[in-house]
Amino acid sequence: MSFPKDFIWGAAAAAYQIEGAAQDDGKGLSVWDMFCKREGCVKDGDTGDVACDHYYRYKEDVGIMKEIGLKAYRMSVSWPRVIPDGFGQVNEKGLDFYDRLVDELLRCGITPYITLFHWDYPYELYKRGGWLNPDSPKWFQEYTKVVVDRLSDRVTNWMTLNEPQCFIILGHYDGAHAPGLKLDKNDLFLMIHNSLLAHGRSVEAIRKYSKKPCQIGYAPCGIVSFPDTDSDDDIQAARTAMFSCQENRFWANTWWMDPVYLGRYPEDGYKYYEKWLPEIKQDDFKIINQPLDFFGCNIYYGTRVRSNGIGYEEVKKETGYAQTSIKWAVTPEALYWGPKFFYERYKKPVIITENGMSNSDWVNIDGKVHDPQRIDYLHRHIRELKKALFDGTDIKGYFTWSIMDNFEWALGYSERFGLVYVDYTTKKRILKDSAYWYKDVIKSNGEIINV
Ligand code: GCO
Repeated sequence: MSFPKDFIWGAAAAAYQIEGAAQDDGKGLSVWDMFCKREGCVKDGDTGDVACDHYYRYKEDVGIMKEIGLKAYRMSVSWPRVIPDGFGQVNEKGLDFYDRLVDELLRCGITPYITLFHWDYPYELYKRGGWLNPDSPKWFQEYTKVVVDRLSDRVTNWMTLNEPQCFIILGHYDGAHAPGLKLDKNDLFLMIHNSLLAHGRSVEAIRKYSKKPCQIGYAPCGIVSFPDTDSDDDIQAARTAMFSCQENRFWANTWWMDPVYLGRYPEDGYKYYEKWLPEIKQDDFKIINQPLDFFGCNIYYGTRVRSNGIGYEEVKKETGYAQTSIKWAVTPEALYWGPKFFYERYKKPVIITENGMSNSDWVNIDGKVHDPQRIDYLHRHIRELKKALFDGTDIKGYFTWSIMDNFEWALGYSERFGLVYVDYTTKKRILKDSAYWYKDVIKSNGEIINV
C-alpha cells in the first residue's frame, strides 16, 4: 500500500536557524540577533550569525534536497531581511535572495512551502512594543503583501505563523526564547490576540495579492494526547485532553486554533482567562477566522492519557522510557491520534509541518553519519500517519524537521535534528543514513512503510 499519488513528502527549516548572513546585504536585526548577544541566553553563547551559511550555500542545499527526492521544502522568510525596520522601506537585496532560492527549488522540481514568520521578529518593531502594539497585525499584513507581491507568481503554498505558542509564551512570558521577556498575563493574552489577528490579516493579504490560486495554512504546535488503550473511554479521555484549556497553562490547542478555524475562543478558556483578556472587538473573529485550505501543525511527541471515570488523567511514563537526545519522549502514536483528532474537530486536510528528532550524531570512523535511531523514529511515526490515513483521516503531507542540522534556538548547535549533518567549522554537509532512508520512502511513495 502506498500513499496517495500526490502526497507531499517534504522537509523543513527556518530562516534564522540556517541562513546566517545575519548582517549582510542590508538585513535588519531581529529579536533573535539581539537575544543571542545577551550573556547566558543561548547555550555556549551560540548565535545564528553564520549558522549553516545557507544564504551563500543555498544551491548546494537545494541540490541535496533534490538528491533526497523531496517533493516539497518548507522554508521561512526572514522579515527583517526583507523589511529591515519591520515596516516601511523594503530591502530589495533581501527579497532577491528568496527569489533565487525559489527559482532554484522550482528548477529542481521541489515545491516551496513558505512560512511567513518563524520567530525572527524585527527588532525595530519590538522597540515599538512588538505584539503588544495594536498596529502589529497591520505590520504583519504589510510585510505579507511585500513577500506575496514578489513571490506569488511562483509560490502557491503559504503558512502564516509558526508555533505562535512558542514565540509568545516562551519568548514573552517564560523568557526562555527571544526577546526574553517575562510579562504578566494581561500582556500575554493581548499578544495572543494580536498574533491571531496578524494571522487573519496575513491570510487576507495573501488571498488579495496572490497572482495565482494558492493554498494557505497555519503552523501552530500540535499538543497531542493519545489514549492508553483502544477503549472508548480512553479515546474520549484523550480527545477531551486535547481540546481542553487548563487554568495555569496557556498552550491549549483550542485557544490558539479555535479562533482560526471556528471563529471563537473556547468556552472553557473564558472560565480561566477572562480576567486577563483584552478588549475583543466585534469584528475580531471575522478577521481571525479566514478560510484556510489545510490544517498544518508541528508534532514531535504526545502524552498518554486515560479515563479516570470523571475525566482524563496522564499516565505516568514507565521507568527508562524511550527518549531522544533533547529528552523528548518517543511516542509514535501521536502521529496517529493527533491528525485524527484535529481532522475530526477542524475538518481540514492535515499537513504535518514538522516532525523529527534530535540525535547525538557525529561523523563515524568510516566518514559517514549513521543515525539508526532517527530512521527508527521516522519509520514509526510515518507508519502511524499511514495508519491514520488509511483509517480515513485526510492527510495531505508530511515535512520532517529538519533538512539539515541547525541552530536550535536557546540550545544553540547542541541538538542535531537534520537529515543532513552539518560540520559548523568547515560547513561541509554529509547526508546521514536517515537521508538515504527517507529517499527510499519517497521513491516508493511510502510503500516500504508497512502498517
Ligand atoms: C518549531 C521550531 C523549530 C525547532 C524544532 C525542534 O517550529 O518547533 O520552530 O524551529 O527547531 O521544532 O525543536
